[in-house]
Amino acid sequence: MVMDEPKNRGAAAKRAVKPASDSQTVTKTAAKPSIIYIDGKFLPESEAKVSVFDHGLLYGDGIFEGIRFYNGRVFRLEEHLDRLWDSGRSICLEMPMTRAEMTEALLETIRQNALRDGYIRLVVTRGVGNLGLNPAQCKRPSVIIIVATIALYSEEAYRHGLTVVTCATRRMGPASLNPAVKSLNYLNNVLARIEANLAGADEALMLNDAGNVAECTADNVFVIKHGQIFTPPITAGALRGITRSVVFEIAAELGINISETDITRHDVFIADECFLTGTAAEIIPVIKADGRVIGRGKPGPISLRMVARFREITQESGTPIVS
Ligand code: PXG
Repeated sequence: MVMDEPKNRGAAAKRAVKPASDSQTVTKTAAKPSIIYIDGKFLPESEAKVSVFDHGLLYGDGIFEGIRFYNGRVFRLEEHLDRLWDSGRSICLEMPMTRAEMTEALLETIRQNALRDGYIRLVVTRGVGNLGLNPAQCKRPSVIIIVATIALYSEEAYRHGLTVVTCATRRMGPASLNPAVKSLNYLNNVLARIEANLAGADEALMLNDAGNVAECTADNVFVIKHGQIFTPPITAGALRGITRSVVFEIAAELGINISETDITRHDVFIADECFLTGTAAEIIPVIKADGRVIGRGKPGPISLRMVARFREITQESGTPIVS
């Protein structure tokens, strides 16, 4: 069946792109324009431009990492570089620089921006090609490093927790674009995010093709039941999140049982606690899913211990920006 064009387009389209809460935003420093690294050059943001023939733009052909630095140190840099290199290998994108060169470019971009706390967007595109999608036409990948300040969810959101809704857009299966690849093709997640916005929720819970919980649009999901923590396995379509791996470390340290297991929406509804993890969001409690109140409707004790310990770890570890 061919559907008619929708008649009432304006309002719904506006609602879709407007977030339910504007609480999570990556912002540029207002006073001072940032310095951006592109292929060996440090450029003021007004001059930081890429070609319209870059396949990153034309096809979403490329990979990225979102990294944080705290208190003058880059958090889990080696893990982020491992994942970037793995993403590149998976899509046959050969890095145009060594790991040591990438590390230095990244640290130097932070130094140029004179920040102690912030967010790094590391992007590697397939590079300039022609209008055909064949990447064989692209001579050399481009490396872009953007450093910004980050205003994450408000302190209030951490204290009170988020609401999530299950979205109709499924997380892709491994036979499509494998969700383990952190690629520039995020339209699937963007569509999920639009669904959350339209529903007035803070985040979207994405299911895989089997109907199990995979993750949220840029965060891994954890539930807690009877004092034990559960999270979907990578095979369920969850990204191997770096914050997720820190949660495993903290759980071991605190002597809390944690395991990877398939999780359904039902498991989320009946959980005692639930939280999300991601570089941008860090660790943030969830208190409502599809209208069901989780636990007592406020962040639970294990989630709060996780948040507190995570904050300590971010302040005391990492690769120094100035050695
Ligand atoms: N799932 C997906 C799909 C992600 O993109 C995570 C989970 C969490 O992984 P980490 O390693 O960050 O704990 C991510 C992370 C953005 C942005 O631009 C996205 C991510 C990270 C930072 C910023 O919205 N993705």
